[in-house]
Amino acid sequence: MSIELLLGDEAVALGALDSGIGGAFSYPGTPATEIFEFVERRCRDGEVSARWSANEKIAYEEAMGMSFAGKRAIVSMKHVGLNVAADPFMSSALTGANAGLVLAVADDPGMHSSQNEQDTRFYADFARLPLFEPADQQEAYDMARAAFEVSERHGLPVVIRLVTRLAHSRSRVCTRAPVRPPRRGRVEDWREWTLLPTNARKRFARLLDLQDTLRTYSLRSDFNHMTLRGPRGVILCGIARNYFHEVIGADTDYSVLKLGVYPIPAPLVRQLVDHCTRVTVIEEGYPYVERQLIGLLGVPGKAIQGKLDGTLPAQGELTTDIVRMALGLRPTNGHPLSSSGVEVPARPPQLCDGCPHCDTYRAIVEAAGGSERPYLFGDIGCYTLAAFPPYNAIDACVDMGASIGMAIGAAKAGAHPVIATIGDSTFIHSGMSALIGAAHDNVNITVAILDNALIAMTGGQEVLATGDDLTRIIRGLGVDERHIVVLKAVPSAHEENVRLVRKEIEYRGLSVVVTQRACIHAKRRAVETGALALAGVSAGGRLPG
Ligand SMILES: Cc1ncc(C[n+]2csc(CCOP(=O)(O)OP(=O)(O)O)c2C)c(N)n1
Ligand code: SF4
Repeated sequence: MSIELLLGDEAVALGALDSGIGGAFSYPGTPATEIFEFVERRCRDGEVSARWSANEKIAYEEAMGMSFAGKRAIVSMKHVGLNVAADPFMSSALTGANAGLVLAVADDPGMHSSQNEQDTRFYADFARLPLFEPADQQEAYDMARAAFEVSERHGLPVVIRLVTRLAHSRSRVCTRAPVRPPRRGRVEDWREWTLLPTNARKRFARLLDLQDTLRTYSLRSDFNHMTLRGPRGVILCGIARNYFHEVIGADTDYSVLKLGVYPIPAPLVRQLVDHCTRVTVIEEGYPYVERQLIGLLGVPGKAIQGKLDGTLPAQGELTTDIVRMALGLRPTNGHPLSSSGVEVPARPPQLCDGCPHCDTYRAIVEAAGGSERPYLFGDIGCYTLAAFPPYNAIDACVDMGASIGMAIGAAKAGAHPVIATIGDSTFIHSGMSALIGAAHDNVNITVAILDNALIAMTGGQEVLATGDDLTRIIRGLGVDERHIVVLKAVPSAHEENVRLVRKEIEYRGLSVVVTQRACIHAKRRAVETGALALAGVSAGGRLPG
């Protein structure tokens, strides 16, 4: 046993490493990024395969392939990443897992760094798969270990759900001796993982048959426990336990049901509700447990409180004050920064000084400035900040890769000029397939791909194609060679860039403008990570740094 000081993300990663994984698969996204990065850091010897995938769907499929072939695998992503991976995820509940297959998802209540709030517990329920929800870093480690065992015992993928506050805070974690499970054989029976309807029906029946076993597991699991005391009860899901303890302390008259494993252990919930007159459900995210507890008809004679009746807010993260008020206590109003005497000026988010995206958007805005108001479809990355002044260069930004698809739709509605701007990684993640359609129909749009040689927004991870590799891909997708224009995103090229972009906007068909210059942090990042692609950039290679 050893003791480490770990982020919640890192605790999951170490739990996976100590479970003897053969590989970690992921696409970066806050607050889940550090799960993969921890594995990558600890496994430079190559014993565990760890490379960023092009997107979350592919990461999930790669992990499934490893499980199929007989090695344990972890796949991690942020909550919206599971929307991208939802197709293989849902079907994997039918194929099941061969070697342990664990999906770690970090939800972002409060949207610190995300385009929406969503609660992964609904996804696990939707797929009818077991889910672990740690309350602290120790449980994150222990649950990762348990998740691999459960996955292999029941032949199913298992989900671990983290939330931002847990993923990104540190605490002591006691680790246990690592295991090196013997490699399992591959999946032998082709019918198990070949989801033709005739096979899929049998696999779905198997999944349904397993539900009772999963419920028994969660009922007996030490990660769910109950203490019956006074008539006021609380159900504490995952990290909610910490807020409750901070507000009330461990020495309490409340009856407490702490939940960490799902499916919801209904007999424990029933016991608590029978014992109490009032039950407050405290959960981060959606009112998942509360909604199931109340059902359509409510619980006669009992007061059930939570997000549905407004005792807790439906939106945002829990705080100790929110929990205090839910329990009828006065808020403490935290510790306002101003009480320290330090004035902290408001700082709206902005692109770094010297960022290549500034040069790109200056050129686009000037080139598009004419009599007709342009339709500007943006995408997700550092460059989304061009929505703010002085650029005001984004009219819509919805989900990763949406810019090109939305531009196509607008052009087909007769809009002109239509410009999609998309980062290099976002293009590879989910912009490429849309561009194939645009090229096929020669749709009247201009697509600007911002090649800054890394995934800047999430901390500078390696992008799978940059420079000449990226332009080769664009050609390969069928874009007319004469309308692929490569520009240097530097101030000295501004006039020339405006002229070239304007020419492509005026062209009535598909054109792709690739703007190249590495993020100004690329060199530092390359030194830190030893990333090969970036080392090429910093050495004055494929892109001007
Ligand atoms: C489905 C999904 N996965 C991951 C993320 C997290 N994320 C936001 S932007 C981004 C990539 C940005 O990289 P790039 O397009 O190269 O732009 P840059 O930040 O480098 O300018 C990622 C991974 C997300 N928002 N949605
Ligand atoms: S991190 Fe890089 S890409 Fe992002 S704003 Fe700063 S310079 Fe631009």
